[in-house]
Amino acid sequence: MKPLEGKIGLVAGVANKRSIAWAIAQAWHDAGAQLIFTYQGDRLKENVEQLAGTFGEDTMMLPCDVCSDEQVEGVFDLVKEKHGKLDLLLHSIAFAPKDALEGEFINTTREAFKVAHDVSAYSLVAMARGAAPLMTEGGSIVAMSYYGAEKVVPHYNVMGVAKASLEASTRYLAYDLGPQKIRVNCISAGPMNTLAARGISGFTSMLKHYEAHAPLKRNVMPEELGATGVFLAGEGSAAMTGQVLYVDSGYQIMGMY
Ligand code: NAD
Ligand code: 0WE
Repeated sequence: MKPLEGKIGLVAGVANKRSIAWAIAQAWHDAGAQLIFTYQGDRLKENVEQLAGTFGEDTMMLPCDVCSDEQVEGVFDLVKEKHGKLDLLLHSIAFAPKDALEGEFINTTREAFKVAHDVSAYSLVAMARGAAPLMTEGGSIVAMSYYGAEKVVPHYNVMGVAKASLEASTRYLAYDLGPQKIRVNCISAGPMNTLAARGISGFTSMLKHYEAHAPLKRNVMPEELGATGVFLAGEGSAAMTGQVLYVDSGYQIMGMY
């Protein structure tokens, strides 16, 4: 029997085939889970239909802008109607206005700070609140983070502060939901060549930096995030909650580089 056979999972954050959410979705699917997808809006509908459509005609795909309480709540109402329960939730969503990732952190506007935290951190709380009542047999919630949450990465700026909030939210959610056997963990991934990374100036040199300085002397492959996603969804991690797991070729352990 496959490790996630009989599990129902909701995946939020697929934009295209390079998305980390898609890598983890494929791994969850291969492990036997049945998946539901949410996408940000009409702009991404076709992409998600093309990718997730390969999992079968009746794969549920729903628009969900995480800035809208109504849309987030509506998604879980529909999941309840169709499946009656939920076992897994992947949160793979982040956004900060482009300007905020270019200059200095000190110039972050109130609005950019608000948007970054709303989309990238609060949305995990809102989605966990929607998901928890459906996780009647326990569950696993996984969110994506990055090293900029704990150390200064130039230009990551307000996103780093929002990821720190996401990681702290993971711990508080883990405490709240533990009694219901719902676990909440983060994967802190090394830099990945996705839509969210493209257009970040100096991103290519960042990949090179990891190759040169991370203990494993290489970058992370999407399938490796998928495998960690399966681990966090499954029985192997049954006693782990509130954690941040580094899938970063070991970069996070280094002091002098
Ligand atoms: P991506 O662009 O493929 O995914 C980001 C997703 O966020 C997109 O699907 C986008 O539609 C969604 N999103 C943004 N605003 C939204 C909103 N208001 N409502 C709903 N969805 C919204 O890029 P990715 O690299 O796969 O990013 C996924 C996650 O992984 C993010 O949390 C990111 O911070 C994290 N991460 C990325 C890297 C990297 O180097 N790419 C490294 C570590 C962590
Ligand atoms: O979390 C991220 C990026 C998330 C992201 C990306 C964008 C680009 C387009 C959030 N908001 C936006 N807004 C946009 O308008 N990563 C971990 C990838 C990333 O982004 C960086 C990095 C790394 C790594 C930005 C600066 C420095 C390093």
